[in-house]
Amino acid sequence: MIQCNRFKKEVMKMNNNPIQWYPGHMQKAKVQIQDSLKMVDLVIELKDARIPKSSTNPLLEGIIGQKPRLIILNKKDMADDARSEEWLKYYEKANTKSLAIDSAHQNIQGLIIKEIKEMLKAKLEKAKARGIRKKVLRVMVVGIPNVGKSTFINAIVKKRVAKSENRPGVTKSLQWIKIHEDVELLDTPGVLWPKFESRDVAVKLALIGSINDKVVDKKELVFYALRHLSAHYPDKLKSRYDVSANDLSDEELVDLIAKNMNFIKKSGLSDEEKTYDFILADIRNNRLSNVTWEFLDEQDA
Ligand SMILES: Nc1nc2c(ncn2[C@@H]2O[C@H](COP(=O)(O)OP(=O)(O)OP(=O)(O)O)[C@@H](O)[C@H]2O)c(=O)[nH]1
Ligand SMILES: [Mg+2]
Repeated sequence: MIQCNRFKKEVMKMNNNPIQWYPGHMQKAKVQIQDSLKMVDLVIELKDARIPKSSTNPLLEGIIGQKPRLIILNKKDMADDARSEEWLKYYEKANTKSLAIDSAHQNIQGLIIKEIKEMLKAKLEKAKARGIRKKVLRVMVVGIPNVGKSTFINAIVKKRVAKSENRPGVTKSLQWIKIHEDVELLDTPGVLWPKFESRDVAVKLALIGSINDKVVDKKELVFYALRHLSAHYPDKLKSRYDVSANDLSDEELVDLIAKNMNFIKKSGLSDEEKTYDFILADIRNNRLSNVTWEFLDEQDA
């Protein structure tokens, strides 16, 4: 059991670039994941469909190594379907099995059990040939905080066996859960990595709520989001806030949104803080609906 007070031991050095931080419990979780990997047949890696690349933990890459892997683009209901398709094609090209899923609403039980058995068919046959009739398949579920690992597991067993909430750091210890007569899943705490390779990665993680708002400034997050929305989803800006970003500076755009939403201080000035919070809540609660924050780079496609 990992004893920790969430984010209490957080080390944050807010230099410009790159960002360094690392809550103590994540180091412990990483070591526990590493230890458990020996007894695991398959790793299911959950990524957030809205930021597939930035929600990929490079630390886990090294730990998982050559183990068979299934990639799940989770929260597909919050992402842009066309973009999710592009990402799936990208993983397919790299010979990694991947699926886009909505663990919160979709019935995924049959699909996932079938996929696990198919991916481990050779292993099952080998065990059978050696006279082992009932080989239990062990599958580890890994991913960054708040990506939906516990929700995914609950959806497979159709019961609330793993605690899940909309904030990072809910699962604190490793927990084996039987999902089928001969398949067990290991729920793990979300793990990030100590040094983000760029500010862009940290901003995207903060936008979807995987790291808390202390790590990246709210204003920076909102400016980034508004720029992305005006470049790729101008209709959503128009329908939610009744603004078009044409020729406006970031500050002017926030000011206009504040006025349109009637976030005005007693002094008559726009309430920027309230506007930032409102926009961030919209993003995290999917009120803009189906926005992908990270597109496949042209060189990767
Ligand atoms: N819309 C939507 N919400 C999801 C989906 N999967 C999970 N969620 C929500 O995301 C939040 C986080 O889910 P958890 O299952 O606790 O995430 P976790 O990866 O186990 O988080 P930690 O244990 O903190 O690492 C919860 O509010 C879930 O309801 C999904 O596919 N779609
Ligand atoms: Mg969890």
